[in-house]
Amino acid sequence: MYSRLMAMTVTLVFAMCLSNFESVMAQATKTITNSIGMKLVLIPNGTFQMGSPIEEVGRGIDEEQHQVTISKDYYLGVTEVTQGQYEKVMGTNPSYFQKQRKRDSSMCPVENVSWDDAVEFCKRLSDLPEEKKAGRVYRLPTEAEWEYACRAGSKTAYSFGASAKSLGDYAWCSTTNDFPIYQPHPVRQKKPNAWGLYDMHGNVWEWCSDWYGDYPKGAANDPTGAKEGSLRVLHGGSWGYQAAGCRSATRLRDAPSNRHSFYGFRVALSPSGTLPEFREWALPMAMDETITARLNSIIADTLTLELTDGATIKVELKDLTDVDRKYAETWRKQRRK
Ligand SMILES: [Ca+2]
Repeated sequence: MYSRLMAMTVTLVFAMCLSNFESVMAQATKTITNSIGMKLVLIPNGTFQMGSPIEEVGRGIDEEQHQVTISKDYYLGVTEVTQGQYEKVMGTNPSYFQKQRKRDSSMCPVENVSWDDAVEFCKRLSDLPEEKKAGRVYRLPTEAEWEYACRAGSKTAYSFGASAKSLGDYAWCSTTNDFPIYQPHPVRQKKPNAWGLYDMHGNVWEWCSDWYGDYPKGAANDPTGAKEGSLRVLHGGSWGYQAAGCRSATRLRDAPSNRHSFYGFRVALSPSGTLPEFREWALPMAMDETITARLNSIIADTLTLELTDGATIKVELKDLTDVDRKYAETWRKQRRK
Protein backbone atom coordinates (compact mmCIF):
# COMPACT_ATOMS: atom_id res chain seq x y z
CA MET A 1 0.00 0.00 0.00
CA TYR A 2 2.73 2.38 1.00
CA SER A 3 4.69 1.79 -2.17
CA ARG A 4 1.55 2.14 -4.29
CA LEU A 5 0.90 5.52 -2.76
CA MET A 6 4.53 6.47 -3.13
CA ALA A 7 4.18 5.83 -6.83
CA MET A 8 1.57 8.55 -6.90
CA THR A 9 4.21 11.17 -6.35
CA VAL A 10 3.74 13.98 -8.78
CA THR A 11 6.73 16.22 -9.24
CA LEU A 12 4.63 19.00 -10.69
CA VAL A 13 2.39 19.12 -7.66
CA PHE A 14 5.45 19.19 -5.41
CA ALA A 15 6.80 22.16 -7.38
CA MET A 16 3.43 23.88 -7.07
CA CYS A 17 3.37 23.39 -3.34
CA LEU A 18 6.90 24.71 -3.03
CA SER A 19 5.86 27.89 -4.77
CA ASN A 20 2.87 28.04 -2.43
CA PHE A 21 5.24 27.85 0.52
CA GLU A 22 7.41 30.53 -0.97
CA SER A 23 4.49 32.92 -1.20
CA VAL A 24 3.62 32.15 2.44
CA MET A 25 7.21 32.88 3.36
CA ALA A 26 7.31 36.09 1.39
CA GLN A 27 4.47 37.33 3.56
CA ALA A 28 6.26 36.38 6.74
CA THR A 29 7.39 39.26 8.87
CA LYS A 30 11.08 39.62 9.56
CA THR A 31 10.78 39.64 13.33
CA ILE A 32 8.30 38.36 15.87
CA THR A 33 7.88 39.34 19.49
CA ASN A 34 5.77 36.69 21.14
CA SER A 35 3.46 36.82 24.15
CA ILE A 36 6.28 36.37 26.69
CA GLY A 37 8.39 39.07 25.06
CA MET A 38 10.70 36.66 23.27
CA LYS A 39 12.07 38.03 20.01
CA LEU A 40 12.66 35.84 16.96
CA VAL A 41 14.17 36.81 13.63
CA LEU A 42 13.42 35.32 10.21
CA ILE A 43 16.36 33.31 8.87
CA PRO A 44 16.29 33.17 5.06
CA ASN A 45 16.68 29.80 3.36
CA GLY A 46 19.97 29.08 1.64
CA THR A 47 22.93 26.79 1.11
CA PHE A 48 26.15 26.68 3.13
CA GLN A 49 29.17 24.58 3.96
CA MET A 50 28.46 22.88 7.29
CA GLY A 51 31.38 21.66 9.38
CA SER A 52 34.96 22.87 9.25
CA PRO A 53 37.90 22.62 6.84
CA ILE A 54 40.74 20.36 7.99
CA GLU A 55 43.05 23.33 8.55
CA GLU A 56 40.72 25.01 11.06
CA VAL A 57 42.41 25.38 14.43
CA GLY A 58 40.79 23.34 17.19
CA ARG A 59 38.41 21.44 14.94
CA GLY A 60 36.89 18.11 15.93
CA ILE A 61 37.03 15.01 13.78
CA ASP A 62 33.23 14.93 13.63
CA GLU A 63 33.00 18.21 11.72
CA GLU A 64 33.42 16.80 8.22
CA GLN A 65 32.61 19.63 5.85
CA HIS A 66 29.65 19.10 3.54
CA GLN A 67 27.13 21.20 1.67
CA VAL A 68 23.78 21.70 3.33
CA THR A 69 20.70 23.35 1.91
CA ILE A 70 18.12 24.80 4.25
CA SER A 71 15.18 24.92 1.90
CA LYS A 72 12.71 26.83 4.02
CA ASP A 73 12.87 30.06 5.94
CA TYR A 74 12.51 29.73 9.70
CA TYR A 75 12.58 31.90 12.78
CA LEU A 76 15.22 31.64 15.46
CA GLY A 77 15.31 33.23 18.91
CA VAL A 78 17.42 36.38 18.88
CA THR A 79 18.81 35.28 22.26
CA GLU A 80 19.11 32.16 24.31
CA VAL A 81 15.96 31.49 26.37
CA THR A 82 16.39 33.54 29.52
CA GLN A 83 15.72 32.49 33.10
CA GLY A 84 12.85 34.97 33.21
CA GLN A 85 11.24 33.51 30.09
CA TYR A 86 11.73 29.95 31.29
CA GLU A 87 10.15 30.70 34.65
CA LYS A 88 7.16 32.39 33.00
CA VAL A 89 6.43 29.30 30.96
CA MET A 90 7.49 26.47 33.24
CA GLY A 91 6.91 28.01 36.68
CA THR A 92 10.39 26.94 37.80
CA ASN A 93 13.95 28.06 37.30
CA PRO A 94 16.45 25.20 37.43
CA SER A 95 19.49 27.43 36.75
CA TYR A 96 22.55 26.96 38.88
CA PHE A 97 23.55 30.62 38.58
CA GLN A 98 20.65 32.61 39.96
CA LYS A 99 19.54 34.51 43.01
CA GLN A 100 22.00 33.03 45.46
CA ARG A 101 24.62 35.00 43.56
CA LYS A 102 22.81 38.16 44.74
CA ARG A 103 21.98 39.51 41.33
CA ASP A 104 18.94 39.67 39.13
CA SER A 105 19.50 36.71 36.84
CA SER A 106 16.24 36.97 34.91
CA MET A 107 18.08 38.12 31.78
CA CYS A 108 20.73 35.40 32.06
CA PRO A 109 20.22 32.34 29.91
CA VAL A 110 18.42 29.52 31.62
CA GLU A 111 20.94 26.73 32.25
CA ASN A 112 21.08 23.43 34.00
CA VAL A 113 18.38 22.31 31.58
CA SER A 114 18.26 18.98 29.77
CA TRP A 115 17.22 18.39 26.16
CA ASP A 116 13.99 16.95 27.56
CA ASP A 117 13.40 20.16 29.54
CA ALA A 118 14.02 22.26 26.42
CA VAL A 119 11.55 20.24 24.36
CA GLU A 120 8.96 20.49 27.14
CA PHE A 121 9.49 24.26 27.24
CA CYS A 122 8.79 24.45 23.50
CA LYS A 123 5.60 22.46 23.97
CA ARG A 124 4.33 24.54 26.88
CA LEU A 125 5.23 27.81 25.15
CA SER A 126 3.29 26.65 22.08
CA ASP A 127 0.34 25.84 24.36
CA LEU A 128 0.06 29.36 25.80
CA PRO A 129 -3.29 30.84 24.72
CA GLU A 130 -1.77 33.79 22.83
CA GLU A 131 0.70 31.55 21.01
CA LYS A 132 -2.03 29.10 20.08
CA LYS A 133 -4.15 31.95 18.81
CA ALA A 134 -1.24 33.13 16.67
CA GLY A 135 -0.68 29.56 15.45
CA ARG A 136 2.95 29.46 16.58
CA VAL A 137 4.47 26.06 17.30
CA TYR A 138 7.95 26.22 18.79
CA ARG A 139 10.69 23.63 18.52
CA LEU A 140 14.44 23.30 18.89
CA PRO A 141 16.44 24.14 15.76
CA THR A 142 18.14 21.30 13.92
CA GLU A 143 21.90 21.47 14.22
CA ALA A 144 22.06 22.42 10.54
CA GLU A 145 19.66 25.29 11.15
CA TRP A 146 21.68 26.29 14.19
CA GLU A 147 25.04 26.34 12.41
CA TYR A 148 23.60 28.03 9.31
CA ALA A 149 22.18 30.82 11.49
CA CYS A 150 25.37 31.07 13.54
CA ARG A 151 27.49 31.48 10.41
CA ALA A 152 25.08 34.08 8.97
CA GLY A 153 26.84 33.81 5.62
CA SER A 154 30.37 33.49 7.03
CA LYS A 155 32.73 30.66 6.11
CA THR A 156 35.28 31.24 8.84
CA ALA A 157 35.75 29.59 12.23
CA TYR A 158 33.67 32.32 13.86
CA SER A 159 30.83 34.36 12.42
CA PHE A 160 33.01 37.46 12.62
CA GLY A 161 36.18 35.99 11.10
CA ALA A 162 38.88 33.34 11.23
CA SER A 163 40.74 34.62 14.27
CA ALA A 164 39.53 34.38 17.86
CA LYS A 165 41.10 37.77 18.56
CA SER A 166 37.72 39.54 18.45
CA LEU A 167 35.85 36.80 20.29
CA GLY A 168 35.50 38.98 23.38
CA ASP A 169 33.41 41.44 21.38
CA TYR A 170 30.89 38.72 20.53
CA ALA A 171 31.00 36.02 23.16
CA TRP A 172 31.23 35.07 26.80
CA CYS A 173 33.71 32.23 27.02
CA SER A 174 36.67 31.38 29.21
CA THR A 175 39.18 33.19 27.01
CA THR A 176 37.34 36.52 26.96
CA ASN A 177 38.69 37.58 30.32
CA ASP A 178 37.68 41.18 30.80
CA PHE A 179 35.12 40.31 33.50
CA PRO A 180 34.37 37.60 36.02
CA ILE A 181 34.44 34.61 33.76
CA TYR A 182 33.13 31.63 35.63
CA GLN A 183 29.45 32.16 35.08
CA PRO A 184 26.97 32.82 32.28
CA HIS A 185 25.99 36.43 31.63
CA PRO A 186 22.83 38.33 30.71
CA VAL A 187 21.97 37.80 27.06
CA ARG A 188 22.37 40.47 24.40
CA GLN A 189 25.35 42.27 25.94
CA LYS A 190 27.86 41.41 23.24
CA LYS A 191 27.69 42.17 19.51
CA PRO A 192 25.22 40.16 17.42
CA ASN A 193 26.19 38.28 14.27
CA ALA A 194 25.27 39.57 10.81
CA TRP A 195 21.72 38.21 11.12
CA GLY A 196 21.06 39.87 14.47
CA LEU A 197 21.56 36.81 16.70
CA TYR A 198 23.26 37.23 20.06
CA ASP A 199 25.48 34.82 22.01
CA MET A 200 25.60 32.15 19.29
CA HIS A 201 29.24 31.83 20.30
CA GLY A 202 29.57 31.17 24.02
CA ASN A 203 27.46 32.02 27.09
CA VAL A 204 25.62 28.66 27.14
CA TRP A 205 25.75 25.66 24.84
CA GLU A 206 22.49 25.32 22.94
CA TRP A 207 20.57 22.09 22.57
CA CYS A 208 19.58 21.18 19.01
CA SER A 209 16.87 18.73 18.01
CA ASP A 210 19.12 16.09 16.37
CA TRP A 211 20.38 12.79 17.60
CA TYR A 212 24.17 12.95 17.44
CA GLY A 213 25.76 11.02 14.58
CA ASP A 214 28.22 11.23 11.70
CA TYR A 215 27.52 13.90 9.14
CA PRO A 216 26.21 12.66 5.78
CA LYS A 217 28.75 11.89 3.09
CA GLY A 218 28.02 14.56 0.52
CA ALA A 219 25.39 17.23 0.16
CA ALA A 220 22.24 17.19 2.28
CA ASN A 221 18.89 18.94 2.19
CA ASP A 222 17.28 19.94 5.46
CA PRO A 223 19.16 17.30 7.47
CA THR A 224 17.60 16.34 10.80
CA GLY A 225 20.45 14.27 12.22
CA ALA A 226 20.88 10.59 12.89
CA LYS A 227 17.70 8.48 12.67
CA GLU A 228 18.29 7.20 16.18
CA GLY A 229 20.82 7.49 18.94
CA SER A 230 21.38 8.00 22.64
CA LEU A 231 22.93 11.48 22.62
CA ARG A 232 21.56 14.83 21.50
CA VAL A 233 23.64 17.60 19.96
CA LEU A 234 24.63 20.96 21.43
CA HIS A 235 26.32 23.86 19.64
CA GLY A 236 28.13 27.11 20.26
CA GLY A 237 30.32 26.60 23.31
CA SER A 238 29.79 28.26 26.67
CA TRP A 239 31.13 30.54 29.40
CA GLY A 240 33.38 27.74 30.61
CA TYR A 241 34.95 26.84 27.26
CA GLN A 242 37.93 28.22 25.42
CA ALA A 243 37.76 29.85 22.00
CA ALA A 244 38.06 26.67 19.92
CA GLY A 245 35.06 25.22 21.75
CA CYS A 246 32.95 28.21 20.71
CA ARG A 247 33.52 27.96 16.91
CA SER A 248 30.55 27.87 14.55
CA ALA A 249 31.21 24.21 13.68
CA THR A 250 31.91 22.86 17.18
CA ARG A 251 29.68 19.97 18.21
CA LEU A 252 29.02 18.63 21.68
CA ARG A 253 26.71 15.81 22.63
CA ASP A 254 25.10 14.54 25.79
CA ALA A 255 22.26 12.34 26.95
CA PRO A 256 18.89 14.08 26.56
CA SER A 257 18.17 13.83 30.29
CA ASN A 258 21.48 15.36 31.42
CA ARG A 259 21.60 18.85 32.88
CA HIS A 260 24.61 21.09 33.24
CA SER A 261 25.21 24.74 34.03
CA PHE A 262 26.86 24.98 30.61
CA TYR A 263 23.66 23.94 28.82
CA GLY A 264 20.83 26.16 27.60
CA PHE A 265 18.91 26.57 24.34
CA ARG A 266 17.07 28.92 22.02
CA VAL A 267 13.89 28.17 20.14
CA ALA A 268 13.01 27.95 16.46
CA LEU A 269 9.71 28.41 14.70
CA SER A 270 8.70 27.58 11.15
CA PRO A 271 6.50 30.10 9.33
CA SER A 272 4.85 27.04 7.84
CA GLY A 273 4.89 25.21 11.16
CA THR A 274 1.75 26.65 12.66
CA LEU A 275 0.74 23.10 13.47
CA PRO A 276 3.08 20.20 14.21
CA GLU A 277 4.68 19.55 10.84
CA PHE A 278 5.42 15.84 10.77
CA ARG A 279 2.64 13.75 12.25
CA GLU A 280 0.93 10.44 11.78
CA TRP A 281 -1.64 10.29 8.98
CA ALA A 282 -4.02 7.39 8.45
CA LEU A 283 -3.78 6.09 4.92
CA PRO A 284 -7.20 6.70 3.34
CA MET A 285 -7.23 3.36 1.55
CA ALA A 286 -6.26 1.40 4.66
CA MET A 287 -7.13 3.34 7.76
CA ASP A 288 -5.27 0.94 10.02
CA GLU A 289 -1.98 1.91 8.37
CA THR A 290 -0.30 5.19 9.15
CA ILE A 291 2.50 7.19 7.62
CA THR A 292 4.62 9.98 9.04
CA ALA A 293 4.27 13.00 6.79
CA ARG A 294 3.76 16.72 6.75
CA LEU A 295 1.09 18.60 4.91
CA ASN A 296 2.52 20.72 2.12
CA SER A 297 -0.56 22.02 0.33
CA ILE A 298 -4.29 21.70 -0.12
CA ILE A 299 -5.41 22.56 -3.61
CA ALA A 300 -9.09 22.02 -4.45
CA ASP A 301 -9.48 19.59 -1.51
CA THR A 302 -6.49 17.54 -2.64
CA LEU A 303 -3.78 17.33 -0.02
CA THR A 304 -0.12 16.85 -0.80
CA LEU A 305 1.69 15.07 2.01
CA GLU A 306 5.46 15.04 2.17
CA LEU A 307 7.05 11.94 3.65
CA THR A 308 10.20 12.12 5.73
CA ASP A 309 12.31 11.07 2.73
CA GLY A 310 10.97 13.98 0.65
CA ALA A 311 8.62 11.92 -1.53
CA THR A 312 5.06 13.20 -1.81
CA ILE A 313 1.64 11.61 -2.04
CA LYS A 314 -1.76 13.09 -2.79
CA VAL A 315 -4.92 12.33 -0.83
CA GLU A 316 -8.44 13.69 -0.94
CA LEU A 317 -9.82 15.61 2.02
CA LYS A 318 -13.03 13.57 1.96
CA ASP A 319 -11.12 10.31 2.37
CA LEU A 320 -9.42 11.33 5.61
CA THR A 321 -10.31 10.26 9.13
CA ASP A 322 -12.11 12.87 11.23
CA VAL A 323 -8.93 13.68 13.15
CA ASP A 324 -6.83 14.12 10.02
CA ARG A 325 -9.53 16.16 8.30
CA LYS A 326 -9.82 18.48 11.30
CA TYR A 327 -6.05 18.97 11.26
CA ALA A 328 -6.10 19.70 7.53
CA GLU A 329 -8.94 22.17 7.83
CA THR A 330 -7.25 24.00 10.71
CA TRP A 331 -4.03 24.05 8.68
CA ARG A 332 -5.82 25.57 5.70
CA LYS A 333 -7.66 28.12 7.85
CA GLN A 334 -4.40 29.29 9.43
CA ARG A 335 -2.82 29.84 6.04
CA ARG A 336 -5.70 31.97 4.86
CA LYS A 337 -5.21 34.49 7.66
CA1 LIG B 1 25.18 30.35 23.16
